[in-house]
Amino acid sequence: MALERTLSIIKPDAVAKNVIGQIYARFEQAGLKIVAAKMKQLSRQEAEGFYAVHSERPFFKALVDFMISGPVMISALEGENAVLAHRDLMGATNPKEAAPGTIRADFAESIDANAVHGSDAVDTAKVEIAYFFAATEVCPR
Ligand code: RTP
Ligand code: MG
Repeated sequence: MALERTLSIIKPDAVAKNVIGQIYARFEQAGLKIVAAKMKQLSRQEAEGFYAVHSERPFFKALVDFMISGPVMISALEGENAVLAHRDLMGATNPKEAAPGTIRADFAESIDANAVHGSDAVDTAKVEIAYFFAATEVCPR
């Protein structure tokens, strides 16, 4: 087992639904600890930079438009195998395909408005945490 950190974003649809606490409770029940957190209205430039890996994809503009449609809650989570543990809690990208009991099955409306983001690997998690948090804003290990 490996103690990892991962980046979580509670997206504008879930913030608007007022379910930040319910989603945080799922992280806590799964043994993930919040080691950094901030609520933020992303600028277009910030959202484009964050999802730069998708910049050539047909859904890129819709994704960025959605991510700046309201505030997001950004957190770094720590726990055993945190990257995969968090992805398991999130469920499939398309909520119609997400397993029952996952965050996306319970709170997401569509593949665009899908409630949460999670890093997809330990390496990308490091980059994504540093994208939003200065070293002094993250709890020391
Ligand atoms: P995320 O990065 O937000 O955690 O989502 P993910 O890993 O499950 O999915 P990813 O492939 O990284 O895609 C990022 C976001 O782009 C939107 N998307 N739309 N219309 C489409 O085919 C499509 N594919 C992806 C989703 O909102 C997804 O969360
Ligand atoms: Mg992704």
